Amino acid sequence: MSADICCDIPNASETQSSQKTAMGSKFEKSPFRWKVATLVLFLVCVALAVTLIVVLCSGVSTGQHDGHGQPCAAGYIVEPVDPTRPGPFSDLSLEEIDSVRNYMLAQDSLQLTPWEHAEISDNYIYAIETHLPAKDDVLRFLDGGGPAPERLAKVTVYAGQRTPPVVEEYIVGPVTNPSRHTVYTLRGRKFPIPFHSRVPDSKENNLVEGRLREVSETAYRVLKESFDTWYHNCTDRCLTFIDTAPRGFRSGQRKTWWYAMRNLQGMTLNPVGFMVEVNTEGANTSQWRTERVFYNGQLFDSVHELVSDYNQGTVEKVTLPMPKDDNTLFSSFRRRGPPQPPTPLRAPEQFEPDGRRYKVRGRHVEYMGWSFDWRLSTTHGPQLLDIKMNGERVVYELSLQEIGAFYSGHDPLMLSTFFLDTGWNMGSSHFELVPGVDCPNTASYLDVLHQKDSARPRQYKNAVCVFELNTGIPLRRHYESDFQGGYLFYGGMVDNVLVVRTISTVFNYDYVLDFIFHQNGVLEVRTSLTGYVMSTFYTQAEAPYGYKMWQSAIGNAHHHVINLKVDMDVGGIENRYETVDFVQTNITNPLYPELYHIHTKAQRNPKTTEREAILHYNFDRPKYYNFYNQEKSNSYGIKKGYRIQINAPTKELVPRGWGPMRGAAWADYQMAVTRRKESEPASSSLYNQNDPYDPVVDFDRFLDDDENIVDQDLVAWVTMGTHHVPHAEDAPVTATAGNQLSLFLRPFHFFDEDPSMASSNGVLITYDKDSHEVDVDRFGTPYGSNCLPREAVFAYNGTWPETED
Ligand SMILES: *[C@@H]1O[C@H](CO)[C@@H](O)[C@H](O)[C@H]1NC(C)=O
Ligand SMILES: *[C@@H]1O[C@H](CO)[C@@H](O)[C@H](O)[C@H]1NC(C)=O
Ligand SMILES: *[C@@H]1O[C@H](CO)[C@@H](O)[C@H](O)[C@H]1NC(C)=O
Ligand SMILES: *[C@@H]1O[C@H](CO)[C@@H](O)[C@H](O)[C@H]1NC(C)=O
Ligand SMILES: [Cu+2]
Repeated sequence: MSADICCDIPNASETQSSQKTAMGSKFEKSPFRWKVATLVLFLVCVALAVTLIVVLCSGVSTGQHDGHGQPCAAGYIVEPVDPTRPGPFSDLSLEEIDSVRNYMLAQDSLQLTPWEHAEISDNYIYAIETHLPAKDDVLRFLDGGGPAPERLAKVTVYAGQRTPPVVEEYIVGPVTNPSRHTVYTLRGRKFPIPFHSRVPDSKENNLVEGRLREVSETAYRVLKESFDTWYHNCTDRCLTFIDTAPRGFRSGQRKTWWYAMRNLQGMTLNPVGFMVEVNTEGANTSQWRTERVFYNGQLFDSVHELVSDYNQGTVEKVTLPMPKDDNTLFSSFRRRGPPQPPTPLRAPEQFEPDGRRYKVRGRHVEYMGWSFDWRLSTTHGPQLLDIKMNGERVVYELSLQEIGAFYSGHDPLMLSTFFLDTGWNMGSSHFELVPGVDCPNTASYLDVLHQKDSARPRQYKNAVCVFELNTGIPLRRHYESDFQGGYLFYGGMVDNVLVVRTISTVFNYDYVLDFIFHQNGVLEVRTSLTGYVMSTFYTQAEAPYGYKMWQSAIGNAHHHVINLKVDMDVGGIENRYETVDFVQTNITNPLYPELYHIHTKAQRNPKTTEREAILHYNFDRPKYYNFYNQEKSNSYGIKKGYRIQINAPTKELVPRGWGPMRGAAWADYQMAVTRRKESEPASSSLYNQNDPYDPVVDFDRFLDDDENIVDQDLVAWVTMGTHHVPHAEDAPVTATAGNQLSLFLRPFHFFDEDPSMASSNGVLITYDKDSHEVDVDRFGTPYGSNCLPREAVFAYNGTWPETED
């Protein structure tokens, strides 16, 4: 079978790795050469057949399926998660979640009500997720042949029945058959967790919806006359309400501003300027109530006050007719304008002539010397663990911590918009990816489960994709001119990368989160921003904060900030951190002692304590940020290092002492370096959003002890960001182009040379100018392909249903 396939290839001579052709006479080959070529081909065929059999037997099918009309090979098989053989970082399986839930519900002392029967004033389980084992235990297992660490779960309980009501967190284990639970506390982390700081769940939001319906009924005439839309019984004339946070201006408050928008495609671009404050403090929901109301720039103590003032004619009215037809286009995804291309044509696509070249086994991925595990934390989102290059660990954990968006403005909405997206389900809002748009058609898709705010775990199909990408740019290349109209050689290699992608849709906004593995040991983390901007109703008072756009909205200035944890383990866990500073020096010119000469030195500055290591970016002092191992050197005697390069450093203009900034203390630093501690697992928490004034996790506490960081296990906390003043072209949504924030981990004397030199995808062309022979060496890799791309079957469901019992 394999021989057929291979001997079918009419121009298979090109599959020889190193073919010589006379320059300019590629097609004038002599009959003798053809005979030789045929013989060589035959031998190649036999070799390929043998290889194919060997390869097939080892579970890989990277055969040379290169014949006309044959589908391209599939390559490595994606092995699904085997729930009976979890790794140390694996997320909980359906069975494990069930056994943890059942165990917790059976504990009489906890007095838990099953979620489906629970009310706010009961104690019930909000979320269940993996609790990662201690790093020591994991490393003993991975590196020392120790036992597999016990798998644990973290269970979050909304305990509305306790006095006072609180949020409780428990560590439960072992997850297959739990026998114990302990209260989760960490030194330095606020305890107990105040009830007012919890993330609102569907139970709370359903009750609030009822209150908003009452408001709409009471203010029906105002809403109808002003906006021609309302909230209750609205059918085709609907307003919708969205909440914002923080929920108050002081610790302890839980007063949320809900703002009305037209229920059109792109609602956040269609605000009407009507807002309602809803107080949901405490667990006694009969005390929850609407408080103030904001209408056309005017504040009222209650909806009744608005209505009676309106009826008496003392309110400044606004009239905004319901937008129709073309007036609703701007915020929609419907095509408009002259079509491009004039005739609909398909765009270029990639295909894989030899199939998948990366291995996926459950949550473990391997690609061209790289290997790592990944998980999707229900709280924080994507995490990569145990990242190794050529068998050497470089990073123990690389994970998203928090995404902030800090808005400015004058109305209640904009005064209360200091978003910390962990508090908006950032971790669990990774929905099904659309093939061909969200990820290339060649991508492999992976499912995840989250148990949060529901009776049963929800399944998120195709929430993560993994793909190899030909980025279309050389990773490296050089043309060596002979300066006489010819050249000596050309060397090059295209930048093929492996991408792990997931997209977090936090209500209106979408964050494309990419981890990109380059073959030269560079690991890139890229966040691309897209989705709808938040806008607010335009009034004169909002003018200083942005531009008036669209119907009657203003896009207010805001700051996007993203925090990542990078647990560096460069050649071992004990690392040092230094900056390599570019320092101006003024020397006497050794060639002309009467002249002075100004240039730059590379000055190494080891950092010894956490506070000394804080990075406040200074344009006058360019630096490298290098993590290295004092005990390990490369062949040139230089300490093996990896450096962090932040391509999107950002300045937080809100001073750290002010209001909600304590809940986002990390945003004040472009980078901080701390000693790794099990008690400092994350720079933020589920609870920081709803009480940033006295947050459950205060990142500054990580730095306050100012510990020694020499030869310690080090964590870099990196902040990237961008300031955004929305513009007309942010409609319908912000585009990713120009809104990509990148962080790079780059080898710095970690290897002896560029590790991509091992790649058989390099090309070396040499030219003999006497014989005019061109030698193209592809190091054994066939050139080109005429197999058929594997059929792209488009499938999209888009739902994230609860799993069956
Ligand atoms: C809403 O519509 C339902 C069904 O038509 C009706 O029973 C109810 O009275 C209406 N409520 C209001 C407030 O108009
Ligand atoms: C809840 O609040 C209502 C209204 O203030 C009060 O009548 C009731 O006793 C409270 N319930 C509990 C359990 O405290
Ligand atoms: C460099 O050093 C020379 C000699 O000390 C001095 O005259 C000169 O001003 C210096 N230049 C700068 C730019 O520092
Ligand atoms: C989407 O998936 C769910 C769960 O598997 C299934 O019940 C539903 O029928 C699917 N919907 C469509 C439109 O295929
Ligand atoms: Cu923005």
